[in-house]
Amino acid sequence: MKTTLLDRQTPLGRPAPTAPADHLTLRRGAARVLLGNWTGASTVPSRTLYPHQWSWDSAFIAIGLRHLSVRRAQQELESLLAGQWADGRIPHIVFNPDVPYGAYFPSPDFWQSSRAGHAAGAPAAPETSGIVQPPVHALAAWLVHRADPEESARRGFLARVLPRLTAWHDYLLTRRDLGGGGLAAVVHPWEPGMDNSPAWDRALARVEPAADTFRRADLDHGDPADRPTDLDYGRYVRLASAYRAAGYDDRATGHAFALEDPGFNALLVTGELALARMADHLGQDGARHTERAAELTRGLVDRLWDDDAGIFRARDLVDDTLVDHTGVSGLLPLVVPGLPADVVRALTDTLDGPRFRAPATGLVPSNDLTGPSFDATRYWRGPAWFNTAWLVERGLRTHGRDARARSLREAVVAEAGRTGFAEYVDPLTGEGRGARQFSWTAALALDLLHTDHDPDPTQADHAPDPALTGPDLPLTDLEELSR
Ligand code: 2M8
Repeated sequence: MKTTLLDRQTPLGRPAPTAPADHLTLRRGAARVLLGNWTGASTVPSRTLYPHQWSWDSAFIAIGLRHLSVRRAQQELESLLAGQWADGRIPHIVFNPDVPYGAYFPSPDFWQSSRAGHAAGAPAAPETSGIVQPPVHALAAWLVHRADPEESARRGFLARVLPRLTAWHDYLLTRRDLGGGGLAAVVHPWEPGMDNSPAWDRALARVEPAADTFRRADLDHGDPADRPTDLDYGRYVRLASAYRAAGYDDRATGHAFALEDPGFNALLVTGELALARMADHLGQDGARHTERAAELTRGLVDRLWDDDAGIFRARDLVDDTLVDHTGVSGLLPLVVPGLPADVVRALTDTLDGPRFRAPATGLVPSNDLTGPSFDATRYWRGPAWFNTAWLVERGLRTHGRDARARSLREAVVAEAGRTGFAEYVDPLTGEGRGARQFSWTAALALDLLHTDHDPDPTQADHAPDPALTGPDLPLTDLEELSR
């Protein structure tokens, strides 16, 4: 008989927290996932559904990997940067040449980066996609550095990655400032990482779907009821083909889909603050990045804050309106330290109000539970995800909401372990959905299992975890990893 989380709720409506005694088992389980998904130079999000390297996944993965091997965490980020384009963009997928084309759609022969993206600066190899994902990388690089500053200095890690990460942010703040208001725009629903969020429905309705000449590989591994629809895919393909036809040149592409997403831009703020720390650490002037973070924070509030709704919303640049949709991306600016106090208060009220209080998980649903588009199982239209919960937890700590952060932390850890590190969770039943042994779920649970949380998100300091070196772990190479 199936037991739902509703059977083991606390009187407050939250699942019972995992007993501390389980934590070592959880850490070992998370480590196994990360080791099992390691390909030799980077980590796949999932062996079945996502057999290449994804951009923001790798940043989250590096944040967890630093507790196992700082060297491997550095390698995760640097292998992603090997796919960076000369115009600064970090592509959302770096393809593994050993994986057959049929294993994932769209594959390298669709994007044709080295040929179609040549003028925009795509590398001759590896093959990559032509779009981007949220900029979590600078924060990840700084946290990886802080995990072992001596090892980082010995390998010249920061000095190598800082110019590349700066070029990445420069790309976003220049070529992608399509609205002229100082924020970065996304030009495809895959770019904010929340593929089929209802936030894109209205903008996508303007896009003529591509004719059905492609074969989706995701349905070989995922339940069609969980995944985006064929109609969504037709539109994703149309937008990506138009970008490719314009040589992935943002000035030449008349982007039919262009929005300023609050989560994407909030992460850019934390990234700029991380670049400032890195530059200062290397004896360079970090002030430029601190100023950019302040400007971005102002832009975020001026352009995307909806005071009546108590949440940030995406701005559709095609008709310059705020999108009438309430989703988890609108809560992510909590990670921004310089947010006005009344905005922080309103956001935390929204987080704890009826729209996001998931009855069975204690995580944060991706979509307003009370809204018409809520769907408990379909990908980014309702399910609760671990990376967004990790970001909200970090945001709560950033603003001194420590008790609330703790309850979210406990929920992440408990749900990750209980669901076998699921890709996402049905917020109404607590059932794990999507892929299992999912890398960022394991990495971020591992991160939150570390107890020494520092209130300043750019100062967190973590050492590799000796508890993970137990003989039953398949870490035959742990010693080699930490050399
Ligand atoms: C999902 O997106 C990919 C396309 O990039 C897909 O659906 O095939 C999203 O959840 C995205 O945020 C994530 O980075 C990616 C890999 O985990 O999967």
